[in-house]
Amino acid sequence: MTAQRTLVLLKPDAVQRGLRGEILRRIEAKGYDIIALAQRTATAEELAAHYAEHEGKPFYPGLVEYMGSAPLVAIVAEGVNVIPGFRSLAGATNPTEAAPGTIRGDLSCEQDLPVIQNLVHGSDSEESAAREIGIWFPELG
Ligand code: DAT
Ligand code: MG
Repeated sequence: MTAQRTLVLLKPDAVQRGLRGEILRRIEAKGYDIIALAQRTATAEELAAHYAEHEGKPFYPGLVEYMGSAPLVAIVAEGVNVIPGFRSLAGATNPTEAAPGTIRGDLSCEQDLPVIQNLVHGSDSEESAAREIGIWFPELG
């Protein structure tokens, strides 16, 4: 098995709630290395590229509005099988269904909003990771 890289986003709700340290702690405690990290407010272009697969879905307008509403933290994490490994740490998309022990299961709950706010993003495949790292950290491409 070889090391992988994945793109993690600490979404605006994670930053606003002061959970950057707690989430970074979980990534590092698991044994993954953080090789790039930048906080900024995402541009419309970055979000359109990042969430291209969801364009046209009912929650898409709310998703890009939320993701661009305040600063987020983009991270590249590295480790053996970090792509599925971080998805396991994050938990299910819906915080109600996310298991206790996961980031979403422990630290977020469902809201009465058109878009689910669930603290973190993690790439879902090697292809997605390469594409997403190219969007947020073109210098690593
Ligand atoms: P994930 O972030 O677990 O990979 P996804 O890629 O399917 O999930 O969706 C991207 C984000 O969009 C997700 O983190 C929260 C939001 N979202 C997904 N499905 C949704 C839905 N049915 N209603 C509202 N928001 C949704
Ligand atoms: Mg996804």
